Amino acid sequence: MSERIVVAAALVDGGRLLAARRSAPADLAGRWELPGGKVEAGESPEAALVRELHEELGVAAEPGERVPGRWPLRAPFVLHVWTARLLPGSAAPEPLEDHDALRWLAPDRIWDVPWLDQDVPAVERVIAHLGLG
Ligand code: DCM
Repeated sequence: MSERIVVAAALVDGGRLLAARRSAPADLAGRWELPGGKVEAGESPEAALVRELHEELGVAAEPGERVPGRWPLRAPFVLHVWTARLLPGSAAPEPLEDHDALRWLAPDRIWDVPWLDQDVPAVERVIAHLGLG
């Protein structure tokens, strides 16, 4: 089966990173992730990121650049991460679907939440890439 990309956002505002707590499915519920979702057929990763952040968090966001790396999820999915920022005038993020809590994490708080196992190496790369912490 060919690989399918899940894009997730390193959404940073005022030097803090947004983390989202999953409410579903049951095996992922309660763990924290970089918000995002599956890239649909014919969709660019950047467009998917903007769409997912709007659907899941109600925000207007702008993708920045890809954070180097790729992290395997349950086959055939592979996680890619992009930096992102809220556009001026965007609503504040709210957990509209898939999540039941959000936190803006200052660099010294990033490891306070139990990230999904597969997101841990991606978050480490985000911290290095953005020079957080
Ligand atoms: N996923 C993940 N880490 C992320 C974002 C998503 O492991 N930062 C996984 C959870 C789902 C799949 O990717 O199995 C698709 O995500 P969603 O259900 O949000 O579309």
